[in-house]
Amino acid sequence: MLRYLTAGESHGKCLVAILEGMPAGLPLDPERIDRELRRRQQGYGRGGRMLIEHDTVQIVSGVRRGRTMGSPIALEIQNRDFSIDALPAVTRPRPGHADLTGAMKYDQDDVRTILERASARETAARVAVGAVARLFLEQFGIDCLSHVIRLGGVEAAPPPHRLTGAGLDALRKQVDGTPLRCADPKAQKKMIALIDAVKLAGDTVGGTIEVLATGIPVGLGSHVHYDRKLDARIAGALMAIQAIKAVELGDGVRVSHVRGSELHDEIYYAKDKGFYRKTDRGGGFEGGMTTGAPLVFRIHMKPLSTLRRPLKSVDIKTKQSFVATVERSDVSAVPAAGVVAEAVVAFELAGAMLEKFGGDSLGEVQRNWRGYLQQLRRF
Ligand code: EPS
Repeated sequence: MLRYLTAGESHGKCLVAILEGMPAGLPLDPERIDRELRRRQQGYGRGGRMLIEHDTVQIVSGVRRGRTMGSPIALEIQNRDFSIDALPAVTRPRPGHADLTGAMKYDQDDVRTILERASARETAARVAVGAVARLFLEQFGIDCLSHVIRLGGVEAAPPPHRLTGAGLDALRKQVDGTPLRCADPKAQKKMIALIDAVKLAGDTVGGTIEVLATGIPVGLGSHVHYDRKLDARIAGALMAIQAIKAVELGDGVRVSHVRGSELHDEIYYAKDKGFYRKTDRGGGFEGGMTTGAPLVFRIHMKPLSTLRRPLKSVDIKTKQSFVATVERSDVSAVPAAGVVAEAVVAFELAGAMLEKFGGDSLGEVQRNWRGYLQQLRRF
């Protein structure tokens, strides 16, 4: 079983993660983890903290001479803004953040005890874990990518969903290095203007991200039991990203608006490619199992709850109403949430691959995988 834990506070010494269950023999280049950490720090609309931090990983254990050893992999990311003990107490909870509920639940007079861990800074550790999962998936030709399809009220033109690996590469070229990881340059311009306007107003704005994965074999996950349905596991992992309020698979909420005849992906057969579908409205799943089609998830992010524009709240010490004034915040972290989403999808897929093709070395897992692909040819 592949599992991980993260620890660390936003302004603590560092963030750490322990990844357990990765087989031995996987080449692990720390630069590939750093690349993902850098991607998470980017995106138009981010705040001052990202100018301070230059996230890089220290691989503390589990790797020898560039390859995994089969033992737990411990990863560490230093916080440059290590100021947790010097920072003043916070008694003014932000609406929408974990502040008030967390302080009540953990019996704390200082909201900082809560917000330090609730902060989305923790996602750097998840991205580091996801980067290792990605390197594992690469060995099986599996790849994933995210791009922004809506920001506030601005929508990008929808991309084609019948993606192959090559299609994903083309989309990557379109979105990598753009300010908002958006494939529609016209919409992106409007999104940037919106972020500028929202920033001026001291406000924040959310958005929608599409997360895609290709190269997935038929039959990851299972229909036989609720907690083995991989679509549900991935959806749960996506919902667990800070500020994500809704997750869609394939056609998502549209399924309740249309008739069955307009929705289901019809099945075809050709001698050279076996069974196939011409559409991918199911998002790559049937019965909680992967169909072999690309996975298509969409996640909806709320506007961040740290905003300069006053929102009404009550001081937990004085019980007096106040209007919040906050200095440092992201106006939007939507593209960064997409990079985090890629990481959590990669982790869930790596876990599902290991469940199905399990082994203690990369070679053993690959042998099991090849044997299964051989078996599939019978169909
Ligand atoms: C973040 C670091 C934080 C915020 C943001 C994400 O830095 P600081 O709180 O020091 O400004 O920029 O956190 C939140 C959005 C949040 O709600 O806490 C990061 O590394 O991603």
